[in-house]
Amino acid sequence: MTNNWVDIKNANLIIVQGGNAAEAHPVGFRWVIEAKKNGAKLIVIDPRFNRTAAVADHYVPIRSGSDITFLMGVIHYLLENDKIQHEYVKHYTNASFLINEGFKFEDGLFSGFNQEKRNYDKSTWSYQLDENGNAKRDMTLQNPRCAINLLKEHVSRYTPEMVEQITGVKQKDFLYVCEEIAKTSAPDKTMTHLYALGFTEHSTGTQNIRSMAMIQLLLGNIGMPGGGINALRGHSNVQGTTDFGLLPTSLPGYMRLPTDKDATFEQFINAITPKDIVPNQVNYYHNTSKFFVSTMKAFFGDKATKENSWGYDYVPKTDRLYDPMTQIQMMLDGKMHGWICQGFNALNSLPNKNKTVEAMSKLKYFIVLDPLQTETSEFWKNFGEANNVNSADIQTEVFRLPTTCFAEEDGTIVNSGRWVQWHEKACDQPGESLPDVDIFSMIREEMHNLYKKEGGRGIEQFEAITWNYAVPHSPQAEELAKEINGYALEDLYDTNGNLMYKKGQLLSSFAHLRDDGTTSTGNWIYVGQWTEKGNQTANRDNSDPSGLGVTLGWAFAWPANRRVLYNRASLDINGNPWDKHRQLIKWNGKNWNLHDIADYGAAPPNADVGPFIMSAEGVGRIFSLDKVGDGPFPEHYEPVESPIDTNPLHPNVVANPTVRIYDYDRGFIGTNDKFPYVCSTYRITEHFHSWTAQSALNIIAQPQQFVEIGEALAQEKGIQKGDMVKVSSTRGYLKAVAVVTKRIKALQVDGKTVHQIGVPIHWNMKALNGKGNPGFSPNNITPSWGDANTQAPEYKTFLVNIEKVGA
Ligand SMILES: Nc1nc2c(c(=O)[nH]1)N[C@H]1C(S)=C(S)[C@@H](COP(=O)(O)OP(=O)(O)OC[C@H]3O[C@@H](n4cnc5c(=O)[nH]c(N)nc54)[C@H](O)[C@@H]3O)O[C@H]1N2
Ligand SMILES: Nc1nc2c(c(=O)[nH]1)N[C@H]1C(S)=C(S)[C@@H](COP(=O)(O)OP(=O)(O)OC[C@H]3O[C@@H](n4cnc5c(=O)[nH]c(N)nc54)[C@H](O)[C@@H]3O)O[C@H]1N2
Ligand SMILES: [Mo]
Repeated sequence: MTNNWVDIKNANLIIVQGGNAAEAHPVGFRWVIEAKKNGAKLIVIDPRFNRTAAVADHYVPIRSGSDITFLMGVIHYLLENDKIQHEYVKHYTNASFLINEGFKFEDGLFSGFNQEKRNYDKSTWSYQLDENGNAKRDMTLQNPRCAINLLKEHVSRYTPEMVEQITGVKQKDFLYVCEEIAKTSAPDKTMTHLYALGFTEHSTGTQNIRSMAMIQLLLGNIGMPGGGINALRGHSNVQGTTDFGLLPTSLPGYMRLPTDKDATFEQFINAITPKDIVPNQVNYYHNTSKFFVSTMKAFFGDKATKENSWGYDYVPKTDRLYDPMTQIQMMLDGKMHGWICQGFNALNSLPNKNKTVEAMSKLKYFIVLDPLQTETSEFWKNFGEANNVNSADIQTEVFRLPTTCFAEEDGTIVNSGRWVQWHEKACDQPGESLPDVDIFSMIREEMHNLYKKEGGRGIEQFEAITWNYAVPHSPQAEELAKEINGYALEDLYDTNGNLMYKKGQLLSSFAHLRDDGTTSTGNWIYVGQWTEKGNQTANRDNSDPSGLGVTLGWAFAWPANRRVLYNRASLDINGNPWDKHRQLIKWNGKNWNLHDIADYGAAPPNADVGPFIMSAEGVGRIFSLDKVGDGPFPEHYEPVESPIDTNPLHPNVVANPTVRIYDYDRGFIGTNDKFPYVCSTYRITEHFHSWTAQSALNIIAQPQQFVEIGEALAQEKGIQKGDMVKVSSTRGYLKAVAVVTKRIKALQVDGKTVHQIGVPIHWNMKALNGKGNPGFSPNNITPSWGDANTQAPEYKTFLVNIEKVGA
């Protein structure tokens, strides 16, 4: 979230599009209700009339997979009707920047498309530069190459008629939403946007989010209380895992891992440090080398020296993506032989389950760390109908290592609002289970002993890792939290020669990190979580002096305890608030802190220094340059499996040309003659993924796999509520009870009636009451292709057939 949960109460308008917060985030959703009590309107845009829609002021049904069209239509409306926040757009976005003359968009493709590789040469997705290498701007916004004018041209195709044709949303409905959104272009009105997987799990997922972020920039809603673009995260600590770079190609704090191309430390730092492109901007990522070197000092301690480029050679270099979908493909291709699955019920959660089983069956060994006995830990079993698994053929050696769960450990959990919150252990773990950290520490100890005895490749790297815990096989949460925060490794002085830290003291700010080996941090954005004043994540003072939900004394919010990101943009260029009733920060002669911690330097008001200090330009981007792989502007592409077979905007380019897909999966693309219905998978409050299908109380509340279908489709197919139905795709099928509902309506899309079907994801093969799901998994039917940038599978939009079967 750019903002945070409590801040939602400050909004004038809440759009929930691409998520079902009342269902999947019922606790945080209370802030939406608070906002409503304050007079806010709630609009829900979703294929289903869901539990969030049930408390909305206005609900708009939309065809799954068509949000970009809707949102580009909104931008078209805002620009046509002059409903943007002009001062904000001019000064705080790249609207005025002149775009490379070579950039164009034609017949569904941006300039630079490589047909063979299905990717883009992005060199034209850039600014025009002057002779000094600075980006050219036209503050009058007249130049046709201004980003805003190219955007105007780009969205001109997204008329209300086109929106209706592609999305199925009636023009009247669409225009109502446009009008409500447009009201928040007033400097003192804000809209917040809440989303989750309804946006991300598409072949155009990243661009869905970009679309809304662009709207928020045009309306001047980023940085404002009650504004922002707010991802409601999934598992309770998924925010934490992302912050720590749990993707195999990331490092903590949103730094990437070097690749084979980054031969030296200098080359790598150069590649990840953005150049100045507009004079006098903060360009905070200037400091990247300080973050990286300090991380190396945490990883390798004294073994990271200036002479060995801070241990750069110890860091693994990646040669390709290693997301789970790639891993599955590599197993299938016989290129990956061992797999460690930690807290991951892969068999249930990855798409195209039959592919997952086939891939896992080729593993030589498989290690699973989980408190539960999951389907994944028994992937070699034939769970019944719809599974073509022959256990006798599977030779994989499986090791099951039982772990604790969060309630059996001290530690922190990070919520969607970036709050790092300490929690205490509630009870001891049962049986032989151990904390994950202990298990890995014991594996490390064992490897250490083996290396000592036998030597071997990688020993230098391995032995370089710092391991300064009181009990080496059981590091404590306090020790880890302090290590993550980071230390002064020498006495540190400021530029005036005053002592800031004694050697060994905990750092209080990432602004104090250095790239000369005198500081360490395990994650630069977490510096400040545990200082000489103690554990900041355990702070529990909820006083809120501004009344805006800014509780600086409650937990620690990264970065720097800031509650609203980009908050300098809530003031105009002279430092006056756009809304004087909702003021977060203010110049006080020394810095900009008021109620919140300012997202800006400590320089006095200067109209030339942009508020978006993390971008080299100092502004937010309505033209995303080369940062997003499938285009600097979002464009509507049909889902890979489309119910209409064409793209009304450009019939020659139907689906996302850069969609992430393996050749293997191309064989599984279904067509709408055999699979005419749009299917989406989703959650219900009563269950959490498939863990709770193993728990009696939850299975009593929601006993059995069901599918939701609209009344018109039910009638067409002769299905009554309670009938057993079979839902199938090219990947497989599942059987479930039919729920016939008014909550899903057929839509008219491109002159065709499109029916949508909903499949909740919670009952899998080990569901408690057997009847739950005899071998069926919702991921029997889902596809293994996905977003070009994030690799998120297209779980939310694919084609199926449905038919009635005997009970
Ligand atoms: N009770 C409970 N809560 C949970 C979870 C759980 O299992 N149980 N899981 C957690 C996890 S890991 C996550 S990631 C979050 C997910 O949180 P959400 O994303 O909110 O949950 P979903 O139910 O997957 O999907 C949300 C909505 O997206 C809609 N949708 C589908 N396709 C589209 C589309 O193309 N456009 C639009 N506008 N909407 C679409 C669906 O109809 C559905 O209402 O929930 C978390 N919270
Ligand atoms: N069709 C379809 N598929 C989906 C989705 C969808 O919307 N539709 N959503 C996707 C999303 S958003 C997500 S997040 C994934 C979820 O995919 P998974 O993360 O595989 O889902 P969970 O079932 O939550 O599995 C987590 C496992 O961690 C274990 N666990 C809990 N605590 C601990 C611990 O402290 N240590 C260890 N080692 N293990 C622990 C649990 O027992 C559980 O088995 O599913 C994805 N799959
Ligand atoms: Mo998730």
